[in-house]
Amino acid sequence: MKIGIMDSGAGGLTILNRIHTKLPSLDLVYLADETFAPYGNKDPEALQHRLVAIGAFFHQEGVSAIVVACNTATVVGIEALRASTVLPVIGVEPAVKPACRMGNQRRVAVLATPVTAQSARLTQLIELWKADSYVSIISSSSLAYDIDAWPESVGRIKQTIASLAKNMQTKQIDTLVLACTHYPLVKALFEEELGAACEIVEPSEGVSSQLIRRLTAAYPEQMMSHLDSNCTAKGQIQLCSSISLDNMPRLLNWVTD
Ligand code: DGN
Repeated sequence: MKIGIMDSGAGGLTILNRIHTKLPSLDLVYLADETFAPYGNKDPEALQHRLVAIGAFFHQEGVSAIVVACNTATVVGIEALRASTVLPVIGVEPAVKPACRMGNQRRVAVLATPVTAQSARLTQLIELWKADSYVSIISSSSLAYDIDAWPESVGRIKQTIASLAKNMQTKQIDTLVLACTHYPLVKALFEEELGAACEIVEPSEGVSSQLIRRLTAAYPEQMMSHLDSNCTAKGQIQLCSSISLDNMPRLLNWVTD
C-alpha cells in the first residue's frame, strides 16, 4: 500500500519520518511543492486550487490515502481537497488542544506561518480549547523558507529563533506549539534558546496515529500485515519535488539521523 505525503518543502519530512518508523512496510511518496513554496504567504484560494491539483497527482500515483503534512495547507485547503477525492485525507492542525491540556493556566505560544496565524481555523481552535490558558499567536514569514535553504541559511535561522525566543520569554511562555511542520527540524535550536522550562509540542505522533486509525478503517485486511510486528518488509520512499530532487535526500538524512 502506498501513501502520498505533501508539503511545500522539507517540513513534511518530519511527519514522513514518524509514519515510516511506525509502519516501515508502507510505500511512501513525498511531494515537496517547491515551485509554489513558501505556502505561508500565499492567497488561501490559490492554495486550495494547488491542493486539489496535488490530490490529482497522488491519484495518478495510485496512493491509498493522502497526508497533508502542512499546517498552512490544512487550515485553508483541506476541505477543498476532501471534496475532490474519495481517498482518506489526513491533515495537520496546530496542536492547541494537547498544549492547553498539559496543565492548568498554561501560557501557550502558537508559532506558525502568516497564513496559519491569520486563519479562522486557528482562532476557532483557540476558542475551543484554551479554557483557563493564555494563548498567543506568533508568526514568522521567513523561518520555513530559511529551513528549506538549509544549510546555507543556518545563521539566519539561529537569529530568527533567538529573537522569537526573546519575545516568548517576555510573555513568560511555558508551552510552545510548533504549528508549521518545518519547525520540528530545528527543535533543538528552540530548546537551546528556551531552556527546559518551556515544553515544545509538535504534531508528528498525533498525525501518524490518526493515519493508522483511518487506514485501518478503510483497508482493514491490508493493514493487518502492515501492523504485524513480525513483518520485515521495507517500504520504498520516493521523493518528488516540483523543482529539483537535489536537496531532498540530504534533508531526509538530516531528519532521520
Ligand atoms: N510546512 C508548512 C506548514 O506546516 O505550515 C508551510 C511552510 C511554508 O511554506 N511556509
